[in-house]
Amino acid sequence: MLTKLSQLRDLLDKSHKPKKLVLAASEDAHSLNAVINAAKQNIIRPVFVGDKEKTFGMAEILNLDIGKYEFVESSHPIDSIIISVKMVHDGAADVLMKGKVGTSDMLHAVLNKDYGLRTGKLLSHFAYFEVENYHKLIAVTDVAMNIAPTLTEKIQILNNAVMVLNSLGIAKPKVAVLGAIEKVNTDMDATLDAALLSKMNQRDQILNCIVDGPLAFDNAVSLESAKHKEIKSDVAGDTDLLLMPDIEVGNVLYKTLVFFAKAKVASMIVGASVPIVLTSRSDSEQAKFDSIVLAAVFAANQEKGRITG
Ligand code: COD
Repeated sequence: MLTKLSQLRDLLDKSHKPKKLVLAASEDAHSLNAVINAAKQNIIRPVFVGDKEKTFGMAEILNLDIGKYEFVESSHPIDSIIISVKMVHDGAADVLMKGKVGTSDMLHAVLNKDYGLRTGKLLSHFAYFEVENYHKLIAVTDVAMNIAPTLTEKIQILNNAVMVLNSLGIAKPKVAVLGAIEKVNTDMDATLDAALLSKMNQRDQILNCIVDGPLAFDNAVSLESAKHKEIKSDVAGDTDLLLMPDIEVGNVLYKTLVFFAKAKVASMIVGASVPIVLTSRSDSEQAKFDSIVLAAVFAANQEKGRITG
């Protein structure tokens, strides 16, 4: 059972060949620190794309030896994104990471029909949290990409996240589909979708996980709360994955966990041809580092064919 994000590092084979990570718009201090730290630990091999003067200036202030790594000069962040995405598209890099650019600009380039990283699957955001008062790591999806997913999109978001958890060794993750309440209310769409997803799981239309919902947040993460409400559930209190009704709820939960609960987080976009590290600018250097490790583990498993779905 994974209880700490630091355990992710151990999932990389000792003999692994570090994947090449391209940092788009490298003029970002936290990202530079995290990427070089990961390079020093042989987790990835970096290539930086960005404003050379700003990036090298920052590296000097941070006392980072960036000179020994590959650098592609680009004077505008949008150009940096396009160059970086094309590098991945052309097979010259294995992991993409967002530096000092907007999330939406980055996602538009990733979704570009000509040079983007689409695979025909829905792309979605996967966040993995280490919360002090929960007994294991807990995943949350989708807090950053799909704005108001339909039921069909929720199935794909759920499958993407389950694929990640399976690849991390969790054979049958327990999935709580969240609503405001744990009973179906025909006026609350999230509860209807949750009930349908649970039934689809029971009928083997959603595989490799145990889905229950609707569950309110308290029942999902606390067995005591579930018992108090006399809820019978194989998931309640032992959830591996929280499926969010929409981006607003997901994003607020993400930031609440980080800012109020001081949770640690690693995150990435999945469903594209490679994992994409897309931490927000307010995320800590530690979050960026842990996200790089998560993406490196996922990319390594992808290569070994350990990823199904
Ligand atoms: N996966 C695969 N293809 C997609 C996805 C997806 N998740 N989303 C859109 N597409 C494809 C569509 O099929 C279409 O072909 C093309 O991309 C454009 O689709 P639109 O017009 O629906 O989408 P856009 O271009 O307006 O926006 C896509 C974004 C991902 C940019 C948009 O959904 C978005 O802004 N998401 C929120 C990002 C954000 O601000 N996150 C910050 C939270 S911290």
